[in-house]
Amino acid sequence: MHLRQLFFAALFLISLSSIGKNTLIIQPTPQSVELKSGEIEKPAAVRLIGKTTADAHAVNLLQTFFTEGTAKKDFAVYMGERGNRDLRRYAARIPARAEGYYLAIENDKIIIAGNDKRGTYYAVRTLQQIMEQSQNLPLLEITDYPDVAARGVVEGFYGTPWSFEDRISLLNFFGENKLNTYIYGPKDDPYHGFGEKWRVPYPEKEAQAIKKLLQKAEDNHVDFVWAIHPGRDIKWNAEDRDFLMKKFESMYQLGVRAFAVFFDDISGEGTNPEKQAELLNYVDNNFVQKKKDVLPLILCPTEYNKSWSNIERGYLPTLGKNLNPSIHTMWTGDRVISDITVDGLQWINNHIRREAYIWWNFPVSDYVRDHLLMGPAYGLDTDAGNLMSGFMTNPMERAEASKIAIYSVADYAWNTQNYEPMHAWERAIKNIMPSDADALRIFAHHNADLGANGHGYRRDESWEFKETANEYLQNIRNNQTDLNNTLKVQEEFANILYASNILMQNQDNPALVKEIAPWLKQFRLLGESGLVLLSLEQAFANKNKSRFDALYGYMKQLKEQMHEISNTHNQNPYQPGVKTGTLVLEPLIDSTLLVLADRYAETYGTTLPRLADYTPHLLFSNVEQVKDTPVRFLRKNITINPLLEVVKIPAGGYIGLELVPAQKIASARINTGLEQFPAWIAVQLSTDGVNWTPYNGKPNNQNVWIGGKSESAYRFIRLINTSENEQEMYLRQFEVKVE
Ligand code: LOG
Repeated sequence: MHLRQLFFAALFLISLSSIGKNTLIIQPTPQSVELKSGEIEKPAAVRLIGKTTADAHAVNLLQTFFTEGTAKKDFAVYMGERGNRDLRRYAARIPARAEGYYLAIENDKIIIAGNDKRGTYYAVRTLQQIMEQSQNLPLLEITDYPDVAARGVVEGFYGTPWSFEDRISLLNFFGENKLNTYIYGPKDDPYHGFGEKWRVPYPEKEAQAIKKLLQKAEDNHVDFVWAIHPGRDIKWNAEDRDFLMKKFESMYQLGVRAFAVFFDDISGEGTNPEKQAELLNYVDNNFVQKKKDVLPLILCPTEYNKSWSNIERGYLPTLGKNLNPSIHTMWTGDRVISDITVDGLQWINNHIRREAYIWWNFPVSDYVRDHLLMGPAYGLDTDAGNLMSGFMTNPMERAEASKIAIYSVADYAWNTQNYEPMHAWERAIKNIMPSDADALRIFAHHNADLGANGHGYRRDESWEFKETANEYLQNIRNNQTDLNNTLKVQEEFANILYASNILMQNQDNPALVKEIAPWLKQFRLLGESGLVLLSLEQAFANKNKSRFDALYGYMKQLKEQMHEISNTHNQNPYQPGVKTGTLVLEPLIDSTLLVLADRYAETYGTTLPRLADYTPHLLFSNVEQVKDTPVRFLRKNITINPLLEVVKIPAGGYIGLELVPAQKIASARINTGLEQFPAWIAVQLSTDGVNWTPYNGKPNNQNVWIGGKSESAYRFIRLINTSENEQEMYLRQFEVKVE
């Protein structure tokens, strides 16, 4: 039976590979490709007709893969934009769409005709891809254009901003994938200004780096949008307005020609929609319109998703009514992290009276920093193309690992109707790591979900292995064995070892390998644990106690090593650690271990040390916005996962922990991210969750509230809004140390 399966599998592979030879992969998927019969040899030298008037970047790019000649016999390449003399004969075939192009490979010539300069450049990008894939050039005609006008990336996450090298690598990647926009707005760049330094120009060194990025962006036909974030402390007066104008002028002097103003994740005075619109209109009238070579402004509003908007209060309608029509308005969807749907877009477009400019919060991982999100980019409505003015992905702070999603988004925004998430994912992996794509695929397949998180956003993971894993666990629970199933499990864990070892040595993309190195180590240990697990099961079935004991000790060591990696790598203050395979692989191992340990105890009368991770403590809150927030437990510290955005806490609203079981508290730390620890907060303890006593403590000079040792054991600790109004705070830290 096995042989038979192998035989069919082999047949299937053969047929796949022969299809593969004839299938051209053009990224992003073009609107129309007409393959003709026949092909031509790659020309040894080409005559570039139209070279002096065609887009210079397109010409430069073409010269990287074609040798230029001047002899009559040299192959003719006609290139240029609509309206160029040499292309007059093809004018009718050029799509009348921004950034569109017509590309034809004929027996005796190639025609590269853009609707505009960027169109010509994109035609050359397509031709470059065809050159790289084919021995000979297929005769063909391509008519192509993007569905969404602005396509790209917003560097908009919290955490370490991308390095200069990351950004250079990405800008090249944007060009290759026909992405035309890069919005610069990392929360943790103080000069971008989330609460700091937005009024101050960049120091010389940073300014020079930005200049180089601008050049790189231009070479790749990418609009570099520089964003400012003034809302945390802006005063609505002429002085602050002029600070902002001056900052923009300094960026203009560096070469920036596109600007954005962000007002997300703020509270207080800065959130006023009239004032925001007034400021944006002022900048539009007195800066953008005056300069003449600056692109339309982009605004990120404070109510940037449906779940946070309150139409009666009038925030969004005010922006819709007051903002100059040319100003784009960003939008993350129905929630902070959200699918993008036709209904959702119609709703917001109606309120802001323009097409939303999407800020898609995937694969950003700043609220689940211990995970990598390398799965397919799905949840994007294929009918939404004409309802948005832009589509930006907000990625992970790990730039290379984000390329799988960026590649996919490039495909979606270009040709929304034909977007297939799985197909894009497969192609992205091959593009990013051509020589070890199979290994990267195994890794990405098991590193896609986010784990429990406050936004409640989850992704499928290990989808090709899930059923096998479930069967395995069922069999274990029912005390049955199925050799075929066990072999499949074994093969998957062997694949995991293979993939991690191969990836650790990969040379295609050293930057990616470096970024994911801690996860690769963790992944390898997980694979090893899986194989040990199967041997443990065997030892138990064979009643070989001494072997079981030895293997259980080995498993314990592996668990300790994984714990060690999680406590030494990626030690950010939010979600420190390194997690991998958390949706299917890790639970499979841990659940099986539990079953085996129980059975062992029954059979041999000895209890084994518990190896699975488990947090007994619970979140204790009546505030809707925080109720899904995970609780972490490390040694003696119990922490509520910090939240990045503003928490609105109603009168009587509380946020805290239930300690299971009740225990003595050694100390506690609460950071509200506010300049003063507010008087409306009381911190309280309880044994039953009903009767509360004050917990003694006070803010230190950084306004972190510090609580001391408790006299007796408590089960509940909370902060509560004792005022009569809704209040706003950040939940930067809520940490309890137990004795
Ligand atoms: C922030 C963003 C952050 C993301 C995910 C927007 C408009 N702003 O909740 O900087 O990366 O969510 O945590 C955000 O999405 N706030």
